[in-house]
Amino acid sequence: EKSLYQVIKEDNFKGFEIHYQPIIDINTGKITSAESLLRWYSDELGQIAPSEFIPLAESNGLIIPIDNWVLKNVCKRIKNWYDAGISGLTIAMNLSAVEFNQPDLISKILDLIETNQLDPSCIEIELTESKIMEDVQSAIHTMNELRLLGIKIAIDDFGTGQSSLNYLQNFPVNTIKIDRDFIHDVANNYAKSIITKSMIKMAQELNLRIIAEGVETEAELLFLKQNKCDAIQGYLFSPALPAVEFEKLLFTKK
Ligand code: G
Ligand code: G
Ligand code: MN
Ligand code: NA
Repeated sequence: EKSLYQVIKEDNFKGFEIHYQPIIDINTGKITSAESLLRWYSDELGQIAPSEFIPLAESNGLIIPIDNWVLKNVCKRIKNWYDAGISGLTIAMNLSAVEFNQPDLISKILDLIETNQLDPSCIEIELTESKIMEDVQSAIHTMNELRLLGIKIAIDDFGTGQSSLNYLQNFPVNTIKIDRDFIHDVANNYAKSIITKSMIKMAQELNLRIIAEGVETEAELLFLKQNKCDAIQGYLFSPALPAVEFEKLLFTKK
């Protein structure tokens, strides 16, 4: 069977596809943005979850070509959407800390923006705090450079790491994404409801956009509406979809 290495280096990412999960404005019910999520379908092994191959790729360095491939293809897709009259959407990408720390990250992104003539504010980079925290000074530096270009930064899985609050104090972020563990059953769980409310309040006072991840039920949605969360993402609305399916949803729900 083909290794991940062969698929990337020899087969030009055969079986890799980028899906898009809509993010919905809680007040208007409309799609305002989407998160790109990588999918890999191997001929021999079938569907392989990113949670299986991303950690492996992070430890053997293959994450760099993978994240570069995602960056390139998402930017191309945004350009195609512009050409089709779809604009004003922000597309979020997950970048591994390994990729985030590459010295040529900024020049690569700048190049993609220029090649595809993109509005940089359409791009959001999602980072999880754990690995970024290993070199705080350099992370802040890179974030500032991205912000200067107009690119947005989101903290993913917020609340699960060891230094979430520290992040907010020191890092120039635009968005925080409440981890789905807090959202699951939030309306019925006292501790989760208090913590989630506090995160929303904090985001509001710091002028940050706050997104709830993993929204699966109407009760969760209602709770988030009542507590003035900005946006939601989750199976209640839609899973991540192939680009063509995502476009169809845009035309019905935008
Ligand atoms: O969609 P799913 O739940 O299977 O994604 C699992 C995890 O894989 C996500 O939380 C995300 O952190 C990671 N992931 C998905 N797509 C990408 C990607 O393009 N690059 C990186 N580095 N991680 C990704
Ligand atoms: O990047 P991050 O770690 O936040 O990845 C988001 C992951 O959550 C993706 O793998 C996506 O498929 C998954 N996901 C998205 N919506 C839901 C949901 O409503 N419930 C659950 N359990 N997972 C979700
Ligand atoms: Mn994410
Ligand atoms: Na998350």
